[in-house]
Amino acid sequence: MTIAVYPGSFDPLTMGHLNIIERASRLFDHLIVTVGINTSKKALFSTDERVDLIKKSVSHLPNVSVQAEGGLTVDFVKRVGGSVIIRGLRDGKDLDYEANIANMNHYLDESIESVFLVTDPRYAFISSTLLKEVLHFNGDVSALVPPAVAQALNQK
Ligand code: COD
Repeated sequence: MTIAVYPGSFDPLTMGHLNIIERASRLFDHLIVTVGINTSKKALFSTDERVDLIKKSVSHLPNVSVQAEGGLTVDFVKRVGGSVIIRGLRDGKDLDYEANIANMNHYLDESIESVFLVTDPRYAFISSTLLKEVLHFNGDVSALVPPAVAQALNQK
């Protein structure tokens, strides 16, 4: 049984993230989505809110679970008996950034491999950071996020 972990800030979850989750869930026996702490980002939703929104958005995927994780991703993967970290790639900039993280994670634990899924072109331009910028000026991003997230954004 292969367990994979998809860590991210997910602030908020977008259709790009959800597409990666759906595809990874078909590749592995179990996928755990973890809401982690990115020390360089300022959060819009609390960790609990993000976990709740992801749970609502993946309820159609029986082999996916969601939880918060405050420590190192590799320690979490080891703790749950996992062996794979999933990450998404939108462009060359993501590749540079993700390659460094993957190498650091590999340095921390050689037994854990990072697997990258290339974004569906429909979602390549979506980032949580850009969404928050558009929202700040009252732009409509509801089609770029799952329905539960769109509803929560309306209430913010
Ligand atoms: N299409 C496809 N993939 C996408 C899209 C999209 N539209 N948008 C984002 N993604 C991908 C990103 O490339 C990334 O792989 C993943 O989805 C999550 O993205 P974010 O932006 O929500 O999450 P990040 O990158 O801010 O998450 C950072 C973590 C919290 C995972 C990271 O800081 C972390 O692991 N923290 C714990 C400490 C640790 O272990 N650090 C690693 C050692 S350096």
